[in-house]
Amino acid sequence: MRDEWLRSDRLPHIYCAGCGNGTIINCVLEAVDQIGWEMDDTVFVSGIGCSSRAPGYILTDSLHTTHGRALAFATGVKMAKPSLHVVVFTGDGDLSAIGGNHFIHACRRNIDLTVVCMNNYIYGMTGGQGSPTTPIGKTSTTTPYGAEETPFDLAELAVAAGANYVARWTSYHVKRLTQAVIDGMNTPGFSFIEVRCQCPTSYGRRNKYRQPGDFVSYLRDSAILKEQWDRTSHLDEPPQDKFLVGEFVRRSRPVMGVPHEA
Ligand SMILES: Cc1ncc(C[n+]2csc(CCOP(=O)(O)OP(=O)(O)O)c2C)c(N)n1
Ligand code: SF4
Repeated sequence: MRDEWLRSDRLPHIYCAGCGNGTIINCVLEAVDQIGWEMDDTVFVSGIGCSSRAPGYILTDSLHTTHGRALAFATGVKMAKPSLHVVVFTGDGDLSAIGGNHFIHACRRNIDLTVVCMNNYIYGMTGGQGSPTTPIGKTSTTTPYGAEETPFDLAELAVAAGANYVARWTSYHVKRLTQAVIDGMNTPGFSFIEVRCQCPTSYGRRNKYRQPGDFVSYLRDSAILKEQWDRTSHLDEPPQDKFLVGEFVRRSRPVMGVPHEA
C-alpha cells in the first residue's frame, strides 16, 4: 500500500547505497498508511539536506524549503489550514544547527506537527562536516582530530522545550519506529521522533563504519531501551558510546493548530 504514496517518476533516488534514509521514509509512509490519512489532506515539508530530499519522493503536496526553515514553513501551513496533516522530514544539521531556534520554539508552541529527524551525526549532503550531534571523539571534515563539543541530545531537548510526544529509535528498529510515528501522529501537538541512522558515505567511512551493515550493528548495539534503563540503572546517563531509545514523553500540554480547536 505504501508504494502508492511514492513518486515513481522521481526514481532513481539520489541516496547512496546503504543510506538509512530510505528505511525511514518507508516507516513513515507505512505509518501514514496504517493511520489512514488521505493524500489530499497530508503535506510533507523539509529543509535542505539528504534527509530533506524525502518529500520530493512522495506523491502528496510537499514543500522542499530553505535550509533550517522546515519548521517555519510547516508552522505556516498548519496555522493557515489546521485541517491538514503536516509531517516534517529534517536532518540533525537542518534541525539543530541553522534551524535550532525554530526547533525549540516549535516545541514550546506545541504546534500540531509530526517531525521526523534523520540523525546521521553529520552534514551528509555537503560532504561530512560536523553537526551539533556529532559524538565526542568522532571524525568529520571539520573535526579531523575528533569532535570536542558535547553533542545535543535532540530527544531530551524536545522534552525540555515542551513537545507533547517525543521518541527515539534507530533505522534498525523498523517496527518500533513505525509505531512511534503512528503514536506521534495520533498525539495532538508537536510530535518529535528522532531516528539515529546510517550515513556510510560521509560519516561511516571516517569512523570505521564504512559498510552499512557495520553501521546498523553499531546503532543496534549502542541502543539501550529507556524503560529498562529507568528500571535498572542508578546512573543519570548512559555511557558516552550508548544512548537511550524508546518513548521519552507523551503528554497533553496546550497545543496550537489542532483541527477541532481551530
Ligand atoms: C543557508 C544555507 N547554508 C548552508 C547550506 C549548505 N547545506 C546544504 S545541506 C547542509 C547540511 C545538511 O545536513 P543535515 O541537515 O544533517 O542533513 P543530511 O544531509 O545529513 O541528511 C548544508 C550546510 C545551504 N543549502 N543553505
Ligand atoms: S551522503 Fe550519507 S546521508 Fe547522504 S545519501 Fe549518502 S549515505 Fe545518505
